[in-house]
Amino acid sequence: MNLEKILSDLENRNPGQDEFLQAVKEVLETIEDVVKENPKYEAANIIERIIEPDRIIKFKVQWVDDKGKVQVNRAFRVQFNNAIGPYKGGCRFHPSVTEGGLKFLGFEQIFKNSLTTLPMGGAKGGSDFDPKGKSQAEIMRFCHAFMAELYKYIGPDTDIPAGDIGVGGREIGYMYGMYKKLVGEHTGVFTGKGRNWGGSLIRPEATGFGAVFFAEEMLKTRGEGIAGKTACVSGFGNVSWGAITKLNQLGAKVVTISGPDGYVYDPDGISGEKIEYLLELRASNQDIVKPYTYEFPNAQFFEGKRPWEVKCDMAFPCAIQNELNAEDAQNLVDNGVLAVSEGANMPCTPEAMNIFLKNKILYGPGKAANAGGVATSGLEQTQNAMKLNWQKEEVEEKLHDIMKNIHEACVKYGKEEDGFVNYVKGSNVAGFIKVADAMIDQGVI
Ligand code: NDP
Ligand code: 2IT
Repeated sequence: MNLEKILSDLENRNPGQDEFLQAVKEVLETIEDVVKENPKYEAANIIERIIEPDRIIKFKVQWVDDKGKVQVNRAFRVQFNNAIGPYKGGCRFHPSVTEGGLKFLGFEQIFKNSLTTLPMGGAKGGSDFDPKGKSQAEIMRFCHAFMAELYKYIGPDTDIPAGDIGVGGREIGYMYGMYKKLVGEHTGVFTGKGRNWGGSLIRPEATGFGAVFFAEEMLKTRGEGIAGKTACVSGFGNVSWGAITKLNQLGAKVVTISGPDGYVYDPDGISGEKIEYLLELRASNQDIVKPYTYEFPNAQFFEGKRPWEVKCDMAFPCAIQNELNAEDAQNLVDNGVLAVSEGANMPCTPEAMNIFLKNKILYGPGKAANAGGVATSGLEQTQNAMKLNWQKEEVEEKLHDIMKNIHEACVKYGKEEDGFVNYVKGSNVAGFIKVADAMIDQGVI
């Protein structure tokens, strides 16, 4: 395949969609050898087909704020690829949401979902609506208006949305409620539903738990474990909370959390009542990081900085794309980091990623390390289809096994001659082969 030409054509066809181009470039560079060795992929023109979404639904959301003013937002659903199962992926509500950003996330989701071993295609959706500072009633009206349009394009066997940045249990409840009313069915069209009405008992914490399980598997390859290690985590959203909870359970000490305005360093560790306090702040829809230092004065807030300057054994970027750059990566390496496990999607820039690989750091890219969230969504769908509820322990055991299997697949396809495992290559190749083969089996459709 002519990688240079494919990438320059992609750039011309998708001007200004830098994150999408970044995600595609990373995947194509690592699967180049597999495509060369298997002429069937070129014969079926798989590469050009896999980088073009099946369709993008783009719509207007109108809603009335608490002052009676009519607000307008843009919303999208990118249905990228359904070769191995119905479209599946989260919805993001954040002012930075654009069509290109959701294309990057939808593209990543294809390979991530493939890695889970469950039958799920790739999709992503969302809106430039900013939930910050909005009242509960405003969030409800927005979610209802969003679903009043999207419901036409989704269904339990067609496309199953879930949460992402700015979309948690509350938003899913409102969206699901409107879907149910319009369609007249109580089917499992969303995952991340309330625990008392069809949701998996550990879906909220699953992504963070999975990222820690993945780190544990990586560390095992070097005879190391989680207990006694220090971790830097970024963000304090759904994924960070899950990661921090599991890290504490396994005996690690978490010393940072962050927000868009800076990070908190707590040398005593973030655990127990501190986590509860953070959850209370979060539920109030306000900035949470700085107020933490008022309550726990041993902690310090570093305005405008990122947590990666703090010495740690493990780093868990769990906030947003491109939140860890080359300088941050070099800081982590210089400070002796052993493992980096991405809870967020594409949080490391390509330059940061190359620094980790060059220094042979255990580096778990998001599409492998954070796949536990969507995997547990898959388990939630299974429970809904069977009309059964599984216990917490049972779901966590299944999630743990899935993360181990994903790690094994990465080792299978990513182990280099000197024994170093390139998890970027491993995850991309493993994810790609399954989807590409399914596309060939199904013909040109
Ligand atoms: P949440 O909305 O729950 O949390 C996002 C967190 O990131 C918040 O603490 C937010 O702070 C913080 N944040 C936002 N922008 C920045 C920034 N520029 N710098 C530092 N912190 C920032 O989202 P999730 O936890 O669900 O998602 C986090 C990441 O994980 C995303 O990349 C998402 O795509 C990925 N992911 C999520 C999954 C899920 O199941 N939810 C599954 C797999 C991946 P504040 O609230 O103060 O703005
Ligand atoms: O990025 C992701 O994997 C998610 N936001 C979760 C998707 C899902 O369908 O559970």
